[in-house]
Amino acid sequence: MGMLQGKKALIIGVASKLSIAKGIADAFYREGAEIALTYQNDKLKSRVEGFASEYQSTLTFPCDVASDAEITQLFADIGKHWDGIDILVHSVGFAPGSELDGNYVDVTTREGFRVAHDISSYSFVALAKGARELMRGRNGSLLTLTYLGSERTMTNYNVMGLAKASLEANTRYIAASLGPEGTRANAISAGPIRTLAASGIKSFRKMLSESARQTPLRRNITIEEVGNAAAFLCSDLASGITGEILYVDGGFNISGMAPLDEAEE
Ligand code: NAD
Ligand code: 0WE
Repeated sequence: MGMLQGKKALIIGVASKLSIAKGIADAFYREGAEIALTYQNDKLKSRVEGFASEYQSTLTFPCDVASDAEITQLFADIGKHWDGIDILVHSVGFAPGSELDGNYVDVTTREGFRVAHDISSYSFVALAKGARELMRGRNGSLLTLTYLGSERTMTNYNVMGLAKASLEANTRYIAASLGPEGTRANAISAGPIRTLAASGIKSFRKMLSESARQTPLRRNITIEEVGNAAAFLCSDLASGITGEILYVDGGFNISGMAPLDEAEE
């Protein structure tokens, strides 16, 4: 039996077959979960419907997380199909492109800061609020995706680093808030992966190869590996884990001084 057999999972953030949320949905489906997906806008609707059909699902809903009305409508619509939700995955992050290219103090603006924190952090508690009654008393699980740029400076990650720091604190506060009703909240801190969100980033290829070189496993991680960790965290096997950040990064975050070059190995 799959480790998510019979669980109902709402996954937010599938935009392409490369999306981390796609790796998570694949793993959840393999482990026996029922899947519902959302799409940010009409441009993504038919693609996301196609992904849902891979999971034998017709449950797809629009949701731009910048909109309270769309979040409210989402849970009203889900309530018409499901008696509850066991798992909610938040795999959404955004800052205006101009914030992610250049010296932090030079490029950071009030509006860019606001948007980054609204879309990348506030939306997690907004969704937790919206899903609360559907998740209550089911030993449900909330999951979000973060990045080490929350704790260490990473060139060009800039205001997204602050938004991820906020998202991680958000995870802990949601865990404390919803723990008494049986709902857990955790985050996965993933290593860099080439996705749509990453394709807009200058020199991302160089970053990927340098990151692999400095990682204990000497390679980058995959969306399948994030999916497997997500399946664990959202399963009853992780019933004692909440408010936690789990690193799925090949060990990059524990590394001090990496080898200077391959000759030193
Ligand atoms: P992606 O582009 O495939 O996914 C980002 C998703 O965010 C898309 O589905 C997009 O539609 C959604 N989104 C953006 N603004 C939205 C809005 N206003 N309303 C609703 N949805 C919105 O890229 P990804 O790399 O899979 O990103 C998923 C998450 O993983 C993000 O939180 C990202 O920060 C995090 N992450 C990514 C990496 C990486 O290297 N790719 C590493 C660690 C963490
Ligand atoms: O969280 C992310 C990416 C988030 C992201 C990406 C974009 C590109 C397009 C947020 N907003 C936008 N806005 C756009 O207009 N990652 C963890 C991937 C990522 O992004 C980086 C990284 C890594 C890793 C940016 C700079 C340096 C490293």
